Amino acid sequence: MNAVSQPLTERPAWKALAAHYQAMRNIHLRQLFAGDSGRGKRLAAEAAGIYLDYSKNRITDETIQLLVQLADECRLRDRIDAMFSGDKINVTERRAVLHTALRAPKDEQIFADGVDVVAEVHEVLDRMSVFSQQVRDGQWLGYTGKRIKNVINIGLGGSDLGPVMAYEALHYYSQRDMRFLFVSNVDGTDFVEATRYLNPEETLFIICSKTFTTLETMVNAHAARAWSLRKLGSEEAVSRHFVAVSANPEEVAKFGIGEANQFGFWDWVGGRYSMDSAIGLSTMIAIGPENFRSMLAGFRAMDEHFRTAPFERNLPALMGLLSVWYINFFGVQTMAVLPYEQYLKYFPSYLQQLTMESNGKHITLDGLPVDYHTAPVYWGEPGTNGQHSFYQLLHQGMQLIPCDFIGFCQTLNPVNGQHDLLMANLFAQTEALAFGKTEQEVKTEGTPDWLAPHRSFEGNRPTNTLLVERLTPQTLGALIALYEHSVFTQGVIWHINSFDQWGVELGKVLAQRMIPELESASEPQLNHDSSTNTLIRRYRQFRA
Ligand code: G6Q
Repeated sequence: MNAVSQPLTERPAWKALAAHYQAMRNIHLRQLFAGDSGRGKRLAAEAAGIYLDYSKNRITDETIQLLVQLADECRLRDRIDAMFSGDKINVTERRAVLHTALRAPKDEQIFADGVDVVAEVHEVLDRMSVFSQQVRDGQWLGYTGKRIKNVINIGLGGSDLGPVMAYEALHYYSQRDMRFLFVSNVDGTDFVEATRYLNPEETLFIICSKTFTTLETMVNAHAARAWSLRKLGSEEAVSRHFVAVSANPEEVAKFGIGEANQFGFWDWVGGRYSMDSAIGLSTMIAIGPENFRSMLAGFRAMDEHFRTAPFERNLPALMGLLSVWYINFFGVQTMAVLPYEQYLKYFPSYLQQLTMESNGKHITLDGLPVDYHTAPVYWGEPGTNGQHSFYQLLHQGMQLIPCDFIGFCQTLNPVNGQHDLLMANLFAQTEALAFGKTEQEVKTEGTPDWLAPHRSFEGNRPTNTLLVERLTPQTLGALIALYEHSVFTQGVIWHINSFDQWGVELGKVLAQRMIPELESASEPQLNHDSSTNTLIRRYRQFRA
């Protein structure tokens, strides 16, 4: 990066938004809806099977116009083109960012360092399809000739959160006579509990690690090997019970997994953007190659929309810009994502990594500290459970927390009209958050004066509603791509690198230093601060 860009807060659109915020901050959604009967229909956009109603946001047409102007001033369109065409936009790691190539059609060509990556992507996809089908059909047998009934994905962070989320999200479509488990934590309990009732003869491990050096994953992979071989007896069994997904074939070979059992991916796929690469092997075995490919088609449909639609009608751009509006002008610090769909129970934790690891940064692409807020804390729970726990704070707490509500018109599991109950709750919550209930209304209903303040709701709490026809592999793909690109949009506005994660390094280095201090038989010389020294000594004293 040569020239230092104009600071964000000095851009004309930013200044105009700051002034516009002063005009907007005391305007209630009640007023905005009362004066505009077409608002609910007009402030909506649709793409790739996802309908976004953003009318219950504290915005006017002018807000959108200014946000789009900000996107233009920050050259969002050029940045999108740079990402899609393989420029090395991950500047701190000098890498291209091409997760969109993972779902590109076979006949497309995208080059990274002079190599057509699409051809490589499809080669791996084809190999994954063959392998997945063999496991699903029972042609791929364990070392003792038994059918594989259990698949355990061992990975961490981006090599875990995507696979777990996708498996749960698409459980309806999964092969039901197989069991899928996910081990990530270096806490031995994770591995022990996952394998407790399993027979190694029927168990396949997928070791997922881009680097194949991640401590936690390697420790669990070795535990898995020992667990398998204890029962299976011979090293030869490894080739029937272990496959690896990695961008580091040399390390995989050292572990003892041969080339035939390796599925590759590339340095231009970031961990948290990798669930549709070979990292999704467990997903493909669970739902089958055809469903996996329709998931990719969903991603692709949203990619195309993001790449080509004007920002005024562009779902990821709109959602990203609305986040900027709240974070930078309303001072919002947390945002909630609330799927009214049990299968999406891990979607919030998946999004936590996607949003916070991508944009939880304070240094710009020019190497300067920012003077504005970046990623908020993301959190959430599936509805309606959250309603009976933290929604109190959403409705009457002191913080403004914009929420994304996600719902589906058709349920996959119709039970006595329960789906209508679920969706009534979703719609009711967005209505209550937006419009609230005044003290006067509460009193008119007969509430005594002293109780009325407790029972009234100020409202004016913004929400997006994402309404999708049905949860399918395709719509899930589109939904994930929507958030990926919304995160990208925010990163472009904030002028940060959404694709590195230096903030996770320090803790790793310190832990490495501490391991011998915890392990050593003799009392170690400790040179930490007095708190850390005391904690280590106490741990050593009591661990026996
Ligand atoms: C994601 C991060 C991080 C990564 C894990 C696992 O974007 O890079 O979460 O996925 O640290 O790394 P490996 O796949 O290399 O084991």
